[in-house]
Amino acid sequence: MNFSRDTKLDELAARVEAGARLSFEDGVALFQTDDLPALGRLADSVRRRLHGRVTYYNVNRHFNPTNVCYADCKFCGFFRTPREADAYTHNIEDSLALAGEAVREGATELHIVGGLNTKLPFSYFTDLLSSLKAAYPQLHLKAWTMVELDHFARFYKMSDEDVIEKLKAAGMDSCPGGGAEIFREPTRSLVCAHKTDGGRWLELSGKVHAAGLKTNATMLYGHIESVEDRVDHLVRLREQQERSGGFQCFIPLAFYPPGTQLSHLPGPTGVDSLKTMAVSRLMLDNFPHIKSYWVMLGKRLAQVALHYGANDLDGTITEGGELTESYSVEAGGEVKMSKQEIVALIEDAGLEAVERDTLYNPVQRAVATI
Ligand code: V47
Repeated sequence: MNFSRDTKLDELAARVEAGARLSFEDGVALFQTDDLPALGRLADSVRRRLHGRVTYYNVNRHFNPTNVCYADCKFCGFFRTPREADAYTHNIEDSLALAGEAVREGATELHIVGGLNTKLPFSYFTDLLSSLKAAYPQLHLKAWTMVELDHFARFYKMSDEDVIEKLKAAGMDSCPGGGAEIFREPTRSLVCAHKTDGGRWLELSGKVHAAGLKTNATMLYGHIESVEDRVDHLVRLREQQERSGGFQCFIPLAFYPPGTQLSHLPGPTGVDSLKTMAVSRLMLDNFPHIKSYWVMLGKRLAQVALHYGANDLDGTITEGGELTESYSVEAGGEVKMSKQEIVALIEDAGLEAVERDTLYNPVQRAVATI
């Protein structure tokens, strides 16, 4: 088939159509094509085979109980040291108030991540979850990344299994995909030397899956990493998914430099972001969902990415979140997107908007809440 003006892409397209798995070298070749529309069409063909025109969105809220963190990641503009004037840790009362507001606005999910804060006892985290669950049993608590679980196990001297079971018993329903960054060394150590390494991030995902919970996975791109680093990351995620099977969704996160120790870097271009979305869809053949995260991509590019392999536009409520203030400019000067606006973006792309819960079940609402 003469699929594109890139013969290598034609060859890969034939393999994708036949259902073959792409190799590391294939992934690098996909990134090297300059035929962006053909790459997009190929990723879109896989997305349509899996989901047709259905495009998911959810109504959620991000909540960061503390911004105190010792990890000192070069790409992060969020963390504070304990002595800084704007360092904070929310108490349970404030956390319940925020969750209550989210529930009244129709949120089905609270996305909870924070810093690695050594001033808190482990009971702070379990009490937070159990109080939220008692007050709002209908709210799905997507809480703590593999980096936080690793910190809990090491700092509080508990086994991984014990950490996961205690958090699960307290109300943790699933885990978000943050902290994956770029697995491959030496890049990982150059941008986040004090953080859980790639192998351990993957190992903990497997343990959470073994405990019966779903998780997500991310990749931070557009900083100092190479194309080979990105493809290695995708291959390692795909291998972990073969082993443990609990990843629901992959989210490529476009690096936003302002306010970080890498603020001299330009961040990814629009073309690079669309290529990354498409290659992710093509390489991660065992991941059901690929998310276009508008907070990082901006609303317009996030909408276009729905034709480059993404089948999920996240999310409607992000105010109060970790990255929303610093990303608001990139995201079009806004930190919130209404349900009407997100549905309109999806429909304008010629796709069908379906509200989902965290586990990708369609949400039926008797009365529109937002
Ligand atoms: O782990 C940090 C990234 C992640 C920057 O699971 C940055 O559904 C861009 O993981 N520029 C946290 N990105 C966010 C995250 C996430 C977001 C949405 C949905 C889900 C999900 C997960 O944000 C961090 C890091 O990779 N990040 N700093 C930055 N300057």
